[in-house]
Amino acid sequence: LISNDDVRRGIENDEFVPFFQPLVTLRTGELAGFEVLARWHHPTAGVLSPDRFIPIAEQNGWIDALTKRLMQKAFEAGKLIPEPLTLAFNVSPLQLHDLDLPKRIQSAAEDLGFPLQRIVIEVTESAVVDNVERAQTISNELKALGCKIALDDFGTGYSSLLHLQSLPFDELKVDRSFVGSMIQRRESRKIVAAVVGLGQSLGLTTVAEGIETREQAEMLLWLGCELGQGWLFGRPIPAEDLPTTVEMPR
Ligand code: G
Ligand code: G
Ligand code: G
Ligand code: NA
Ligand code: MN
Repeated sequence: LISNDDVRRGIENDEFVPFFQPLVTLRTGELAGFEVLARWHHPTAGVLSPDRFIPIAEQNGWIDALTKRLMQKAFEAGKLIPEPLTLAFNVSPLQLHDLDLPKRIQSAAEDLGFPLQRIVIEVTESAVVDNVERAQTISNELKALGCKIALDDFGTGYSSLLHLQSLPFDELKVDRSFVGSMIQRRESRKIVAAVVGLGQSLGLTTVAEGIETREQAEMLLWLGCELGQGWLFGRPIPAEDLPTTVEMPR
């Protein structure tokens, strides 16, 4: 079991690292960018997933420090990620209430020379719920810097449709629970079709998460979904593996 002290020690020892999961353009199969997913190189337990430590970092007020360090490491690795590939970061609900967030992202990106125009900030619906006005202010500042905003895990929270109109989203990420069952279940397929259609009519880039089979990818393409992410295209990888994943320009 992970204790608060474990996480604090992990932060002090700089044990958290970004992993990178590819996003591809479904029509061409070309790499479009990566989502950054936090991992913990725990000294004894191995590599741990975010659900083991993100909630603890949030509860103890350490999420900003953790996110900052992850961004620095990801932007550092971003030197291996050529234009126009993007880097997408997850922010916690709490961070969308922090008016300093845009400035902190800006300084981390500028310090390491990663263009703000190639940054996507992924927010979950719950991030938007309790203080819409402040989330709007922060989102507008991020957009003014050139960053894009994605609504993550769409369809699993509540008031999804309400929140879709509350922030200036650029991207809609269809939750992987729908994608996972869309071949077997007609209802899931209809829901995915409706969400992709909704995204299109709002002028958003649609992204399907959790694509594991070619059949799913083909159906999503046929439904008009633009980008895809999932084990079919690649699992989250450490920065060390980026050079073999990304074709560097000559
Ligand atoms: O520990 P292992 O050999 O599995 O680590 C694989 C890679 O992960 C190493 O090349 C190293 O760069 C990175 N790594 C492992 N542990 C840590 C850590 O505690 N902090 C950081 N920043 N990177 C680590
Ligand atoms: O990598 P994995 O699929 O286990 O991620 C589980 C969840 O953890 C994802 O839904 C993702 O949104 C979240 N997550 C991953 N990295 C981060 C991070 O750096 N910050 C926050 N707030 N959430 C993260
Ligand atoms: O919460 P969020 O959607 O941001 O995080 C994505 C999570 O989904 C990560 O923890 C990642 O490891 C996981 N994931 C990514 N691709 C797949 C996939 O194809 N299938 C499944 N089951 N999980 C995936
Ligand atoms: Na995400
Ligand atoms: Mn997601």
